Amino acid sequence: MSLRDIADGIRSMEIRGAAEIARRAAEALRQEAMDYKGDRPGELWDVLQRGKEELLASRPTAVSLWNGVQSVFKGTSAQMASEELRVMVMDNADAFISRSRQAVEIIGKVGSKRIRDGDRVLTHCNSKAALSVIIQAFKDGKRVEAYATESRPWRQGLLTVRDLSAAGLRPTMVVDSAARWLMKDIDVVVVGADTICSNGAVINKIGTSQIALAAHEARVPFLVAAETFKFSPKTMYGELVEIEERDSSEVVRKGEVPEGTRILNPVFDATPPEYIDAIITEVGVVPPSAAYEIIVKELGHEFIFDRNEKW
Ligand code: RUB
Repeated sequence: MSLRDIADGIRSMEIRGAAEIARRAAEALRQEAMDYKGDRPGELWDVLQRGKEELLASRPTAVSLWNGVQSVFKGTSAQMASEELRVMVMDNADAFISRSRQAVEIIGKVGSKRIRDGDRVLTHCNSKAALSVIIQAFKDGKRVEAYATESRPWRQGLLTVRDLSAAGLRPTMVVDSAARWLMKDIDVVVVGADTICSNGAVINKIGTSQIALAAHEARVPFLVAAETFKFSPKTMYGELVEIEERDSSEVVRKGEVPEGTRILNPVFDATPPEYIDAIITEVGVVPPSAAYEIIVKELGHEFIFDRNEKW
């Protein structure tokens, strides 16, 4: 697949899920570097920068995409000879892809310990990190009852029940609006993340914050499974996370509602840190208040401000 095809695939959600879009973006840049045949100084750099901009413009919310692309460019510069740049970009992309796959496995192993035998576990949307926790607990021999929300409008819940069934579980699916009703029968909630802000707030599929609220009310632990590259250095710089809004045609078909009706289709929401009991990462289980430390230690964004600069 060309870089353009991958960017289009991310935009149309043929390629979806925060970790997967990051890996595919890294793969696209790797391919671009590999296919480059010229040797004009600066040319490959320009090609890759254009590719990077195109990929970053494909979906705005998941910081994994930004972190993934940044890690592909780690240690590179516009002045590098094209061969050196080519090799470095390819190596960085490979390292990111394999580290990110490994992270999902580790998250499963670590998170599984938070699931007890007989637990009824609710998840939302289709998060490979959250599923890794639930499936690993099942593989560890625990009797796990898995519940999935439908996750309108894209119905990622269908993918989730397929993933769970393929792993040998017998999942139950509910419509999104049943989450609070269901909470009385749930022992723990595990969801994924698209972005985790420096204050520990989690941005994930629309509806996540409602589920967190219902879990909080019912005193059901609410866990987030997320690789460290879901944490956002950009929020440390004060940037707000852009919540993607998609076309209304994903919610209603033409002619279904009266002319002039406004249909909103926000696809992510923010769950405040107060509603999150723990975040399960590949470097351990941390409270949401550790987000700043993760960004500094794992993503290397320590000296973000020039302390001598006047503000
Ligand atoms: C997917 C979604 C997932 C996170 C985490 O939204 O919100 O919970 O991306 O997924 P969409 P993962 O379907 O709109 O991309 O753990 O697989 O990275």
